[in-house]
Amino acid sequence: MPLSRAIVRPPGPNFATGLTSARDGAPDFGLALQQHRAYCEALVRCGLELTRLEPDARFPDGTFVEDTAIVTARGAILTRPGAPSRTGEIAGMREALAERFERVLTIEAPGTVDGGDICDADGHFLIGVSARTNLQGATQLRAHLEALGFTASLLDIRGSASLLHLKTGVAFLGDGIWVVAAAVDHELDALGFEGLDRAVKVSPAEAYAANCVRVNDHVFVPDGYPGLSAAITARGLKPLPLAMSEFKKMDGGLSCLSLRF
Ligand code: CIR
Repeated sequence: MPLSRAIVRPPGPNFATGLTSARDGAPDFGLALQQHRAYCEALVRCGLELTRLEPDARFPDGTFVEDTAIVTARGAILTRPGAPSRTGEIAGMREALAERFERVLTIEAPGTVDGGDICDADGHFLIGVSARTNLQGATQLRAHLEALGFTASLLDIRGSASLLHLKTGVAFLGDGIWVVAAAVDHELDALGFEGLDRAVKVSPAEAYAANCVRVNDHVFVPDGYPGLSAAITARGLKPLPLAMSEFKKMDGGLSCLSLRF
């Protein structure tokens, strides 16, 4: 089913005070806003109608909306983000989801889940157990997904220091096409999913680009990673490069800037 809607939240003026492990310097707020605008325009061009939430100064990481929910055609699940500074982000998202979904399930303490750890592969959900998503949260989420009629498996990525979230290193583009960074190659192979032997392997030099997103006929890819764009084109898909430098400085990738359904 094609995607028709997305929820986004532009960065606020204190965006630079959010969490980050990157050492690329502070993001430029004006440029971040410009990049976010271009991202939103790309979603609209791909046929999506946008719900734009207001920035909230209490939550400088609030632009990374993906971490606060998992949205599916059968219902939504409000997460409980693993970073204490981000837990409060879910209040605003709860309201936004209640307007659009009949069914909104929740992750309860002591469980924590960041949406960036969840990779939907055509109704089978990979749940990364990470520094942000704990085992209790992952187990609650699997039960919720099963209640909605999906299947799920857990994947422990706590040994991969370079991965903030599972989707930092893995993307599923539909049509059986996986994109996999070297950091998760081995763990994923152990799960034995169909198509993994044909996955697009992302070189360590382009690791950031592994967080790419299929949006209907296009694949959003970060600008400046020609190897990945070429590999995506070779699979018959259309890459749509987007400037992401200011979000990268805050450990954010393309998928975390929207919830798509
Ligand atoms: C954080 O550390 O929570 C934010 N600065 C970045 C979150 C990125 N989210 C994602 O990849 N899903």
